Order: sequence, then C-alpha cells, then structure tokens
Amino acid sequence: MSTQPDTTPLPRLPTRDADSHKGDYGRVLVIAGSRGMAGAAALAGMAALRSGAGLVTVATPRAAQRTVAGFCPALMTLGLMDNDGSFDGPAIDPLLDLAAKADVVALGPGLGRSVSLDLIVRRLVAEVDRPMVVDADALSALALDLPALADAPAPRVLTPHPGEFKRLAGAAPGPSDAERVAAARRFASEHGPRTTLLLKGARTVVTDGDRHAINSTGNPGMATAGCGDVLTGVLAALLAQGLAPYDAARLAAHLHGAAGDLAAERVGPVSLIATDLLESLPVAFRQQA
Ligand code: NPW
Ligand code: AMP
Ligand code: MG
Repeated sequence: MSTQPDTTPLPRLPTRDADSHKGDYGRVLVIAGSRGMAGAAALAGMAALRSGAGLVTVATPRAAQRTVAGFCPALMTLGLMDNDGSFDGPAIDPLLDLAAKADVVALGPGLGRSVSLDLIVRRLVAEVDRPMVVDADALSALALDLPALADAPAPRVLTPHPGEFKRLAGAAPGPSDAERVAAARRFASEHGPRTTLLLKGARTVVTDGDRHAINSTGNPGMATAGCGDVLTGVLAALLAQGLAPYDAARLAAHLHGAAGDLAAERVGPVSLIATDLLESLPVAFRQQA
C-alpha cells in the first residue's frame, strides 16, 4: 500500500477496431431525474454519449421523460412509474430488470429524495450485479444504509462532493490535500473491497483504499449547477468501455477537468455552465488520445 500519490501515466481508452459496433462500447443505464431536475439526468446521459458509450438509456420518472428526450435525439429514455414527479416504490422490479440488461449503471443525479426512493436506491446498490456510479441523491440515500455497499455484488464508484461525503462518512473532510486524501482512503478501505471513491472539488481525490491519485485539471468556473452530473456520465462511459473502476475514475476526473479548462478558455469562468463541458469533451478526449 502506497501513501504517496499515484503519478503513473493516466490510463487510456482502448482504441476502436475498424469493424467494431456500438455494442462493443457498452450499454449505460442512467437512473436519474425527477420533475424539477430532468436536466441532471440529461446532462449525465449526454456526457456518457460524448464519452464514447455505445448506447445510453436514461430511466427517469414519467414527469421528466419528455424533457430528457428533448435535449438529445441520440439518448434513449424510459419513463418509469412516478409519484408526484419522483420514482415510486413499486418501480424497483422494472429497474432491476433494466439494470441486468445494461453493462454499467449510473444512479442518482437529480433523483430527489423520499422514503420509498431511498429504499429503491439502497436495494439497487446492494443487488445490481453491474458496475455502478453512485452520485448525488443516491449518495444521500446510501448514507442511511452503508452496509448496502459492503454487500454489493459488483464495483461501486462513489462520487461525492464534500457535502455528500459528510453525509456518508459522518464528518466533513478537512480542507488540505492530506486531510482529503486520508478521509477518502479511510472511507474506501472501510467500505471495500469493491468501493472506489472520487472525492470532488478543486484537486479531486480518487482512491480505492490502497492507492490514491490527485487530479490537477479543472477550475472554479466549474463550481456551477450540473457539472457533477456531467462527471457521472463521463465515468459511466469509461467503465462501459472496459476500464477498471479506479482507472476509469482517474481518467474521468482528468477529462472532466480538462473539458472545464477548455470551456473556461472559451466562455470565461464566470459564464461557464455545465452544457459548456459537454461541448468541450470532444477536444478533451482528442487531446488525451
Ligand atoms: P453549502 O450550504 O453550500 O455551504 P446537496 P446538490 C454542502 C441535482 N442537480 N459542493 C452544501 O453546503 C443533483 O444531481 C440538478 C457542493 C450543502 O449543504 C442532486 O440530485 C440540476 N456542496 C440535487 O440536485 C443542477 C457542498 O452540501 C450541500 C460542498 C442536489 O444536489 C444542479 C449541497 O448538497 C444539481 O446538480 C461542495 N464542495 N461542500 C439540474 N439542472 O437538474 C459542502 N457542500 O444538498 O446534495 O445539493 O449538490 O445541489
Ligand atoms: P457537483 O457539486 O456534484 O455539481 O460537482 C461539481 C464538479 O465540478 C466536481 O467534479 C468538482 O470537482 C468540479 N469543481 C467544482 N468546483 C471546482 C473548483 N473550484 N476547481 C476544480 N473543479 C471544481
Ligand atoms: Mg452533484
């Protein structure tokens, strides 16, 4: 176990074979959105497409489905049962069936919170046998039942910002790199062995409990609504293309921050909005290739 930051070269995506097809690049299922937060689901889904996933389906409450679909014709959407704009309790069985057909699941952006939804999230985390990115409201639900994480049958990559991390771990990470690294590593090792943690912020920390990397891309222009939802989609797509969880998280943090830096050059840090990251992802990927 190394206590020094991992400075090995960033992992690379596999190159695309000339005769490959969309099924080779993975099916991502994004479970996200609610009546007032359809945008979060769309941002995650569109980021997954821009990050190379072969097929992306956004499962969202019916109240949000048309809005999500309207943002991007390349996205598939599924409208699930809803209760006042959010997922309702009985929706768990269709979600488990859908997840079984996907290669990777991304859970949480814009989901909202309710007692029944929290239970659905915890069951999905504990039962879905697919790699899963757990973000946003799904993290807050998971915080109420962390053993769901220990039972998970496949890798889980958690992407909290410091406020979400405090809910998960019970205490906020300190402000210094050393404190953030120590808090993130402790959480990942206590809730492993299949847990990777990506603690967001300036200088995002990625760790699987045994090793950690500190991301150096990104800028304060990214402190704006929806940037984390974009990261969730990038990460899900890299997992869907076969990267291991720690490698996918490291590369996703780098590319997401690089897209943010390109966007800040173009529109300036004050005016940057999350959709600017989607527009900059293609150049970020090409620079990394
Ligand atoms: P404070 O008060 O700011 O100091 P929440 P959320 C604290 C969706 N979105 N970064 C913070 O402290 C998301 O996907 C939908 C951030 C506060 O107490 C989620 O589903 C959008 N917060 C949902 O909204 C666009 C930090 O944590 C709390 C922090 C709620 O997500 C926007 C905030 O956390 C958004 O992405 C830090 N570095 N440090 C859409 N267009 O549809 C401490 N905090 O309550 O989970 O709120 O992150 O906005
Ligand atoms: P969220 O709070 O979930 O929307 O996530 C915000 C995203 O923007 C995370 O990926 C952060 O790492 C990134 N971000 C926010 N503020 C900064 C900053 N000051 N410097 C670099 N990245 C940032
Ligand atoms: Mg977020």
